[in-house]
Amino acid sequence: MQRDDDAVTNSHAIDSGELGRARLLIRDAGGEFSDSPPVAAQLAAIQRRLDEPLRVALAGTLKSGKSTLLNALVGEEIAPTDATECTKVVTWFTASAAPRIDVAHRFDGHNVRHTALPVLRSGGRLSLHLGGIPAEKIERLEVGWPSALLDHYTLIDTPGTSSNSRDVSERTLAFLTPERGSCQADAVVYLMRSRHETDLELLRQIQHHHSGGPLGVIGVLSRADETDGAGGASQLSGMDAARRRSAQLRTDPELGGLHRDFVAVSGLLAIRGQTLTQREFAALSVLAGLPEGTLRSAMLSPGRFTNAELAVAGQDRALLLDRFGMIDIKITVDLIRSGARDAPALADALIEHSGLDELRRLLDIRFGGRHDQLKAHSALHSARTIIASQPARRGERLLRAIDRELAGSSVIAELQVLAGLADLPLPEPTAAALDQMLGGRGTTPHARLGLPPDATAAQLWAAAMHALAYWHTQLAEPLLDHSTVRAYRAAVRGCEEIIAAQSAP
Ligand SMILES: Nc1nc2c(ncn2[C@@H]2O[C@H](COP(=O)(O)OP(=O)(O)OP(=O)(O)O)[C@@H](O)[C@H]2O)c(=O)[nH]1
Ligand SMILES: [Mg+2]
Repeated sequence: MQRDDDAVTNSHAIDSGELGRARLLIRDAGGEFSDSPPVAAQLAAIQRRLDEPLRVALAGTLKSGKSTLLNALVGEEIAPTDATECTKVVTWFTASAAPRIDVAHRFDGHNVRHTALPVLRSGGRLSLHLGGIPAEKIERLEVGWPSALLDHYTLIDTPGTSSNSRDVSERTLAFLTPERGSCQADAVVYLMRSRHETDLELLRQIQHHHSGGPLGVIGVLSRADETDGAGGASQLSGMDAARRRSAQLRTDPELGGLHRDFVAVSGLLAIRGQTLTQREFAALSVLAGLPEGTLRSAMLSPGRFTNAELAVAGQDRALLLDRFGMIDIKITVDLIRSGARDAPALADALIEHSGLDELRRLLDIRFGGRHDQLKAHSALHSARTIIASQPARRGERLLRAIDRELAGSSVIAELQVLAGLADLPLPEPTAAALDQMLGGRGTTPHARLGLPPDATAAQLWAAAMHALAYWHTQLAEPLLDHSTVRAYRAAVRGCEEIIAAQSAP
């Protein structure tokens, strides 16, 4: 994952974008503080972080479904979802050629020791233990796993926040919003089960963290399969209700100033779709074939389901209860009855119904498409915090240069405008065009200009010129408020950047 020094040095020559400029600034800072080994070491760590995959933290209140969603994203059950000690520590999931578990723990006041723990599996799940090390001594638990997703994103599972377990909550807050220093994640996926004030408060805290919170934040209305479908005829209507709620959150006026990308997801449906076995499918098919009255009466409670007279073996019922739970058994039965005739078809239907694809798409657009800018932003903020904590005047020149770079970053303006788009008094189709131009539907020039991927350079150039003229006209409107002017300027800048990158036909 981390490149060696040579690779880093070589990449300076070819990388002239945000990442390259951040790298040069931080290298410059390393030189300035070479006589102060602790500061130089911290800057070197930031430099290395620039070459790692994007760090995405999953955060949210206790039992909001973070670990299950992490498993769904990776497609394997590697994050613990039972209430063990492991759910109390921040756990990093990184790419590795072979599975490995490493725990970094303090063995006296300060010194940190790394211990490799055995990789054990049980029932297809990775069983994670802390090797007898108390959770409060653990600096970091790291699971290395071969996974295509982890090649692009390092996923960080954080313990759930709750007013009942303050020490565990504090561990998560210290990670996301440290009192001194910057957030160690480049982007955050925030899970909440409903629109709760505690969640909104934590979201605000993360976003407005004093030393610059992560720029990328996606909200997930989690465990969406559990949403009450308000009398819908089928169990499937719960997910639809959750989707409607996430759409309402996107335009909720009380969320002003917060990132407003919300998507409804059921991590449990998604992971069940990806790990569905033939045996599970066979048992579920028998249930789907039962008369509606028989099934409804058996599904009144887990006890009834276990003891009812059904043509499904007791062991299989226990398996279904453990893996799916009552709600998802009902959803799965509905999906089979709606046409999922074999295990692969049911697996696809579960994943589609779970909302996982929508979340993946949003991750790619918001985070993947802005990888370099998000990395540069968090690295510069971290470097800024370190330099600013040094004796006065020492790093003034560097701080000015970093501030200039941060102020000039178009990605900050873009993401801030996108986050507040719903608050702007814009008519359609202007609001939709602005969303598209600022990368809300994809960050490639083609996506921003609404062109098909095979559009020629000449078409791209012509569309960018046309868009530039359009946004200039909008900007010339009298009596625009400050936020709208900022949004239109960001669009103009987006067009100019595309035009500058193209040569005229
Ligand atoms: N029905 C349903 N249950 C879910 C879903 N996601 C998680 N759960 C269940 O909720 C419980 C908690 O899930 P976790 O994934 O461990 O939640 P968490 O947020 O990581 O929990 P903590 O780390 O302890 O805060 C488990 O029993 C899961 O099976 C979901 O999408 N649907
Ligand atoms: Mg968890």
